[in-house]
Amino acid sequence: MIEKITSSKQAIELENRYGAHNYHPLDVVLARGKGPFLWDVESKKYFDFLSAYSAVNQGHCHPKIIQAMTEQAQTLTLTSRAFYNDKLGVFQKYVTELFGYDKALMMNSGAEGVETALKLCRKWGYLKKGLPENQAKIIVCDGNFHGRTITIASMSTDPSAYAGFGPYTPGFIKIPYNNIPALEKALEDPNVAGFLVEPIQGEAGVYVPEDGYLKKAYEACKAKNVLFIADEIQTGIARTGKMLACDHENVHADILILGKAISGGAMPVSVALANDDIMLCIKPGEHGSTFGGNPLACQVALAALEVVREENLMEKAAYLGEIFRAEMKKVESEMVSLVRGKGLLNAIVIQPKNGKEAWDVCVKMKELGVLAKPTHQHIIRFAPPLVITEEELRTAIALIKEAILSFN
Ligand code: IF1
Repeated sequence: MIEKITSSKQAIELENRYGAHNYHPLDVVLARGKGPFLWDVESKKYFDFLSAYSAVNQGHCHPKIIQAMTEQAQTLTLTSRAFYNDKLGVFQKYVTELFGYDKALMMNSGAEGVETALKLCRKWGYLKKGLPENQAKIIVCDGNFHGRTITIASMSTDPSAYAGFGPYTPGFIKIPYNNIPALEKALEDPNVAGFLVEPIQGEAGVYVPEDGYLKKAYEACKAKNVLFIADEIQTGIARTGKMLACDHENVHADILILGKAISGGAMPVSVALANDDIMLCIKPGEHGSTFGGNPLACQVALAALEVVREENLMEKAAYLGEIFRAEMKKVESEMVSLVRGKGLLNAIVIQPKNGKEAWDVCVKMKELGVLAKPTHQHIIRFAPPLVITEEELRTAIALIKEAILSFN
């Protein structure tokens, strides 16, 4: 029997009863979205300050993206890569020209994009760098989050991501983030093929490295003929005030990984970008996926990238981000111990008060009509869709302040 949902309580009970318990959501059941807003089953309206972890930068159900999606869905959705389709090349040309690479490899989830980059990097290490068979190493950072496959879990330093999922994929060197001497030391290993890094660590709590870190890291990699691989799945597509977070330091990664907002959150699309020297190391039959590069994904991603350009979302994120951080720094509460971020990817660190933690602040914000989620118990991430207007942002800021001050 197909249930008809008439209340949030009923929907929550269904998920808990029939769904795996791999998440602990806030008690809100969303049924509709438009721009920066979401509505629950009871039609209560909220500001979305998560944007599906920065996947919905263009706002919920953006008309241009949904139009592209609908038209293509009625024409052709999937053919597999056993045949050519008339949309893939068009998108690949667009995306490579936009980001300045020779070639693009399309997948679906972000994790698949990361796996693609890891495979490209290892293959390049053997074919081009001349590393001995099965000896390639890739440097990753403490506190990283790159997805949830077994190999990516193997790179994690967070027990909840890796514990109990061994045996682990070998070939990774873990070093502290935002630490150039540690990187230089790890790069002394002659079998290193790549360095995989998030320009800002999202899951770690929107941890912004020092100015110049990415540039210095890139140069250290170049000095050792090591690929600099940027995971911009969360930081890319205008979120931090530039198209890519690496653009803040004029770093052009050897392999760039994009996901999430490349489709505006309409469907899973990820892309790995690289020049021929790297990309052509993978030959027919060595990598791919049934859905990767499907015409529906191509048309949706094309529209989603056009929206970023047409609506100046980079400038908006930069400008609105300054307002957000300035306003949050003014909040007169000892619970706000730190405000950090770039563009509209921000976090506040909550100092617990009378046993009240970041989770309680999020519950209070939800009551007042703002949705955000804590990460690591004491950090709240704030990442509204970039289409939010200044007036809407200021309204939301007032609600966030009210929530925090309610614990005074
Ligand atoms: C979940 C976090 C965010 C990512 C980076 C790759 C991926 C992600 C930099 C994998 C995914 C998500 C996944 C989501 C929670 C979320 C998250 F809190 F876990 F860390 F955004 F901050 N690289 N991040 O941030 O992409 O395979 O999921 O498409 O529920 O696991 P994916």
